[in-house]
Order: sequence, then structure tokens, then C-alpha cells
Amino acid sequence: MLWKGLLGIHNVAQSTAPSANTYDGSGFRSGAVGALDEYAFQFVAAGTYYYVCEAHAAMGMKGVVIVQDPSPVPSPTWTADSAGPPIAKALPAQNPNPTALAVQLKRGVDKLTLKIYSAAMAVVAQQELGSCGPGWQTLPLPAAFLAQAPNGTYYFVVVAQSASGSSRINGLGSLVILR
Ligand SMILES: [Cu+2]
Repeated sequence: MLWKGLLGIHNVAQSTAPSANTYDGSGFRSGAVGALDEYAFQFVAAGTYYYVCEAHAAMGMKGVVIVQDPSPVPSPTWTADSAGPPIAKALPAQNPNPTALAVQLKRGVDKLTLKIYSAAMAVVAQQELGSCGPGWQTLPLPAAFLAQAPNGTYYFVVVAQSASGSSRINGLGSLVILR
């Protein structure tokens, strides 16, 4: 909080209540009444803070600062998700003409397989990435596909596999080649 003195002599001093006209003796205070330039005070705890100008409190020069806790930041619940699909998101790194996909994994997997389909749903390229940890992974698009694919819209799936043999196809989307 920043108070600026624009005209006259004032100060800022914490008080105990809206009715109080004096410094509470222990709270924040800009100093003695004087030509107040600027006074900054950082509130670090939620609460209701009353303050006065000691010279002019009786005339009503007082105020209140209400500090609230920040909205709780939702914790990422997906880290504890060990049973659901491992792929949270699979997106082209850019569109059109991506050179890679960005794949967000909720947990580590043993193998990721990318399959790219033409608009007619024929497989035109396939690429594997070995074991991957959780978080965002970069899955490069096959160089041959990038070099030879005609302009158009393509569809992809990302298959996540674990050592136990289970596989989940839950990353899919489209990408555009336009040169
Ligand atoms: Cu004042």
C-alpha cells in the first residue's frame, strides 16, 4: 500500500478502530506529522487495518485497509491420478507446419507412439519415442513426413504404453501442412 502526500502536513498511523483518532502505539506509522511525500507499508497478513492522520483524524481523515487472503490456487490433482489416461494433452507445437507435438503426460510411460493419418484416414507416418517422464514432452514429427507430405489437414493419435502392456490412445488432434 502506498500513500502519497499531495498537499499540507499529514501522516499515516495505524489505529485500533474506526472511532479511534490516535496512533495505536505499535502498528505501522509513516512518522511524525509533516510534509508526507510517500509512505509505503506492506501488509503480510489478512485483516482489517484502520489508520488515521494524527493531525486530522478528528476531522475524519482516516481510512481502512482490508487485506484478504489470495484466492486458493487449485492444486494439480492430476499428479495423483494413477489410473486414468496418462496423456493429458497432445497439441501441435504450432499450426500450420508443426515440426513437433507437445504432449503433456500425467505420469511416466514406457513408450509413446505417434501415428499420423491422412484426411482419408490412411496411416501416412509413424514415430516412436521411448520412455518418457511426466510433464510436457516434445514428440518430433517424422522427418520424411515433413519433407514429403502434401498440403492438407492430417490427424494424429498418440498412444501411450506401459510395460504391463496396457496402452491408451487418448491424445489426438489435427495438424495442417501448408507450404
Ligand atoms: Cu492530515
